Amino acid sequence: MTEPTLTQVDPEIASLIQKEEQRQLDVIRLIASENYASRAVTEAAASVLNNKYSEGYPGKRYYQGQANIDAIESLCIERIKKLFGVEHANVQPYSGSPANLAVHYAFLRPGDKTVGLGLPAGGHLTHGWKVSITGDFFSAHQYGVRESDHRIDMDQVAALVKEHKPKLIWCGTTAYPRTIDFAAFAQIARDAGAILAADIAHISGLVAGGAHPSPVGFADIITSTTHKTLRGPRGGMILTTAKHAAAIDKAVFPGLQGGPHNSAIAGLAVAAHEALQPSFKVYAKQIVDNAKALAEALMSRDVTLVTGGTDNHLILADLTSKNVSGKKAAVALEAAGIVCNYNSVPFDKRKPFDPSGIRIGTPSITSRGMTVADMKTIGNWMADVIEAPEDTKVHERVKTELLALTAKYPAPGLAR
Ligand code: DSN
Repeated sequence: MTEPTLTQVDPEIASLIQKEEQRQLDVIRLIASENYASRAVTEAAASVLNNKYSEGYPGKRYYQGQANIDAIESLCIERIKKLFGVEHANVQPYSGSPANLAVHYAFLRPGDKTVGLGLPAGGHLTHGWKVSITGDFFSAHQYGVRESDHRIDMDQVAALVKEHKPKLIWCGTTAYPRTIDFAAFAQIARDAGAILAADIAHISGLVAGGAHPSPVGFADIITSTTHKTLRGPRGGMILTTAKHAAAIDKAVFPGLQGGPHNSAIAGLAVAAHEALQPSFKVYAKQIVDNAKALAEALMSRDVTLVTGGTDNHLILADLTSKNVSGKKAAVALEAAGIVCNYNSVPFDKRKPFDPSGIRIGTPSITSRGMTVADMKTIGNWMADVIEAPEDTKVHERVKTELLALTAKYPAPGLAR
């Protein structure tokens, strides 16, 4: 008997998935944290591995039937270790936020002190922002960027660490367009006897591909999601030195999580295999080249960029001088077929739900094969819309023009 397909069982969900697939093909996706996972990654991540429970780690599980699961997780761990050049990898975190909570649980008790980059300056919620458990259950102190150039203020980091003597220091960002100075953070952490954790969720693909300096050798702990520039399935991981391996493993399981998502781990193994190929280095460099070219194109249209450009995969544009809020611009851009997110800029005078900026990233369009030559076109379309956020004729014109561009570039992982 042939089993009925998704369309036969649940046409409503099947149709929505099909529509989403078409949307991802038709639009220009500029959300800096998104990407297109390959068909191979998606196949592994949506496989029968979903049916298995496997609390524990390879060779030490609490359920039988683990021969294939152990082999998959061990392969994933070995590939990730090789890719990043680390001594230990835990590939079980369900995503970046649980990975970061596991780091807190491994080294701190409620009330212990941490230092991390504040959300409004480009940090992540889980680096101690007040509405997160990491800010509520721990005594978190937040550094920012300098008002003069919007770069991370290492003097402020050093001063905060000296004043509060935290057990844990976070570096890593979600909306910061410049290189992180891991060596400088490591020096501050070492002087204070603190653990340094680098959250490289946004840049892990760039680090793996050699397009951003690596925190390995500087950070005690490295956390990441697996689906951003790394182009894997949704998931998280924690990389450590051998010294901290046992503490991290214990914090992830049984500390924080139950059964690992074996399908995501298999998808990550495939993504690591892809990232170990020479072509991934080319991809990582192209992401940055594209971001720099898009930044130039926007600046040539007088769009103000935070820090005046980018070193990585993302651009933070401050639209104050264009007299449009980030939210209004993001909504207009989506109407024109360009999808990004509104974002606070440093020292923003507007509220986070309707801030002054937009965040723009090039991982997805680079996965489609777009190059520097296309960035000028995209930058000009964006500026056209930003300058006329209420002009539906402009939106329609851009939407029609860009369909010709997206049609030229197939998207990895999408059925065609
Ligand atoms: N949601 C991710 C991002 O967009 O940067 C961070 O968790």
